[in-house]
Amino acid sequence: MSELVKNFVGGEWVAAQNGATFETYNPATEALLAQAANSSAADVDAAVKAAKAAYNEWRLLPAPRRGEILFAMAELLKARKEALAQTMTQEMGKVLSEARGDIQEAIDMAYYMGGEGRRLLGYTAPVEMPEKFGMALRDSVGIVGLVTPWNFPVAVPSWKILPALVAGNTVVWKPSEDTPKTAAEFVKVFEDAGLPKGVLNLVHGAGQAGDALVSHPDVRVISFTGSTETGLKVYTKAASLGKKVSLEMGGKNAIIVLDDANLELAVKAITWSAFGTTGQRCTATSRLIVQSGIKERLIEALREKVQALKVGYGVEDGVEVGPLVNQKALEKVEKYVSIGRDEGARVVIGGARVETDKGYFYQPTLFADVKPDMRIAREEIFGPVLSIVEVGSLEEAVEVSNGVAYGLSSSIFTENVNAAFRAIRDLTTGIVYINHGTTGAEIQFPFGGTRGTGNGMREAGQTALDSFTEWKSVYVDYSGRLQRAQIDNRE
Ligand code: UN1
Repeated sequence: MSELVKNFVGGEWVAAQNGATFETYNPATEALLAQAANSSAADVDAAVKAAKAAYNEWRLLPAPRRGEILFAMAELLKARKEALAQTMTQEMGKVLSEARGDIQEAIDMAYYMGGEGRRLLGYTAPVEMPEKFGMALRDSVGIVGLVTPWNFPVAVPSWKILPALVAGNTVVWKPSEDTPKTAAEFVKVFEDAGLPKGVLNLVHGAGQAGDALVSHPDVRVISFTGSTETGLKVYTKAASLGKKVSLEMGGKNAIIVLDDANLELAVKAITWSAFGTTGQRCTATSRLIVQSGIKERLIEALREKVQALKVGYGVEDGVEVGPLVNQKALEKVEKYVSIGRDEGARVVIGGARVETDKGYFYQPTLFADVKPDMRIAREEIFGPVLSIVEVGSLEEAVEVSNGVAYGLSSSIFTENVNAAFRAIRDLTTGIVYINHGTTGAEIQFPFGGTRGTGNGMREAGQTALDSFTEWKSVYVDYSGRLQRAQIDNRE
């Protein structure tokens, strides 16, 4: 009998009420790692009840004290970074150095949001009466439900859990069914840092648990990161129940390379952004939009660089690209490569599975001769596949970059400051990079996208607080008389 990864409800580690489990595997070796609680609506309900019971005490704990618990959690996470990175690589496949980076994002976010414990800034403004005072405050919302993906199994949850907690909410979190072990180890850090019982609750499971959380009447906010297909279902369901929803979904991010670009720099950045995390980032570069004059040289340099990438098990030294997360993801990549071939694009390198006995490995793949209307240039593949589109000018490049259903991240390589600023002005994504790949967003700035990537909300930075707080406007009249503002003075 392998290890059982339990739910965390009201400060206790518990199995699913009906004893159900599911399995979690290592995508590089296909070895069984553990069983995890397969939660039903009853488990979600118990978690929500625990969050509800803990809410009043947590919201009344002064925010600086809440922030101190986040600082303690950050220190502990630093101490456990290496062990947690090992678990992450084993469970979802990203190479160890990237797993460390994933955890570092959570450490950074814990310090940042810990600091919010002494800010959570509201504002005052002048009011119309002589003896009256007005202010706007951020208030907690109540119980928040979080649904998160496997590709950043610590960073992305931290972007949601930490702002939610510092603002005084209590949380029920359902992580991806591909990463229950990593999620449980992450929650243990909060437990050991002294977070009171019931403030953060964890329910493992798949669609059934997610549905129960999104539909639960006591959960007022849903924050979701994951596929567009699931995200839109979450949005529809939650909206019909009047909930506040924050969505972060797909991407089809492009790097533009103009003729005057620093070629060597562009090649390094493209390779990292397209094939880091095996292309499984919502910020990954999946399109390269290149100006005609530099195209041949760029493709040749990229081919060489991509050919040299070492694919393998992410815990081994020197491995740069790990496996896809599971069999289904591998099959999706295979399907899109065959679609690309059928559409008439040309495989420059890659285009097949890596020959191994075990594991979901696919060769880093470059497609040239891609037209903007091909499916491989429009649909999210979420794997190590880069589609190269040729353009004649900056204007055309921007039009192609903007011309997809998603709007998360974009980038341009040029040495011309005028071209760079025009691109900043005209690119319509939530994140824009100049002379840097499309990945690597830092936690102190808003993170999220336009069009089909999201619903107008942003994570990270100060904007993260918008999802997890309500504004409360307060008027204090200290005149002892009935004073009426102009708008209310109708006699
Ligand atoms: C994601 O892929 O869901 O900007 C998040 C980046 C990382 C986070 C990506 N900091 O690439």
